[in-house]
Amino acid sequence: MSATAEPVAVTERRAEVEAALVRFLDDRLSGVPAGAAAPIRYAVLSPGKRVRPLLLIASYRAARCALGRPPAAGDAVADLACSVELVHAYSLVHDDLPCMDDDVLRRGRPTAHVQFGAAAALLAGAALMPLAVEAILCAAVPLGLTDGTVRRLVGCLCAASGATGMVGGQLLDLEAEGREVTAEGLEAIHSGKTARLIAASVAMGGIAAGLPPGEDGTARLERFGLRLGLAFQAIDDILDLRGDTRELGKEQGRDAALRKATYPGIFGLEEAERIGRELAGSAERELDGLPAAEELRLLVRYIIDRRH
Ligand code: GRG
Repeated sequence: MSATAEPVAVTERRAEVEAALVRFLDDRLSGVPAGAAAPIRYAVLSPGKRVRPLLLIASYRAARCALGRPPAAGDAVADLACSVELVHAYSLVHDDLPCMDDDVLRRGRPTAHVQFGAAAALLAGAALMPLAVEAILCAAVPLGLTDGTVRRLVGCLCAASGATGMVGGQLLDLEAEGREVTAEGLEAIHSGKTARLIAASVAMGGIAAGLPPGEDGTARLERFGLRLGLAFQAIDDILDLRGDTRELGKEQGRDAALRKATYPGIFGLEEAERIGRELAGSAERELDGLPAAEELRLLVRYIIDRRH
């Protein structure tokens, strides 16, 4: 893997996401007591890469172009994209808790439970899931979405986040600690824990743009997102093994310490790198023939080349 500077387009688009997150939290948390609002703001506004909302926005723009329609004016799609980042922020807060991975450093800062205590962190995480649904509802009118489209968006996000997705993957991940895991078992863990939410982010961009379900609509985007999500996790596993704590913003070597099932753990470092590249390549092939997919392709490269 070669490290390259972050593309300006990614930096600029991330600034739009940051502004949307601040706007959304200012709006929804006004009147919420400071003790409840502070850990929520801390968890969401700490410096993350914002990969999932960036994918949603890029997918929306590509799908609008494919449909021959201009993207919605203003920041409406960035407002929708907050929904996937809010779910992601919840998953990080809960993943770090003492009863899960018991981590103390996240995004270069003390984890939410270290900063605010386990009870406050648990509650902040729980508050983020309904806030994610509210982000979809708030964006519906500015994006001109029908009730049916809103139902598809909520359904897609919930299926990817709950027992059939992220929570289910997390359970498999915890059960696999210290055990022998097959390649199929690893794929099931990483699909649920990581790839499903990434795929949902891409699919939601397509849904909001007006693509129908199925092969003539969002199916190709979902396949792209699932493969990219697995590639994302392969790189995450590799960085945990050979990155450094300061650059990662989280403690290096935690997967090994917790005896987690990982790509390098099962296949070795070199083969894990090859698998990551292969997954990213097969994800990109799903974009062939889709006009205006440059932003999605740029994000694939960003994900593969990242250092944290
Ligand atoms: C409470 C039962 C229950 C479950 C909660 C904790 C949980 C569900 C799921 C964990 C999912 C998880 C944390 C997966 C790891 C995914 C991953 C690679 C996270 C790191 O994502 P980045 O690199 O982080 O995008 P930043 O900080 O950039 O946002």
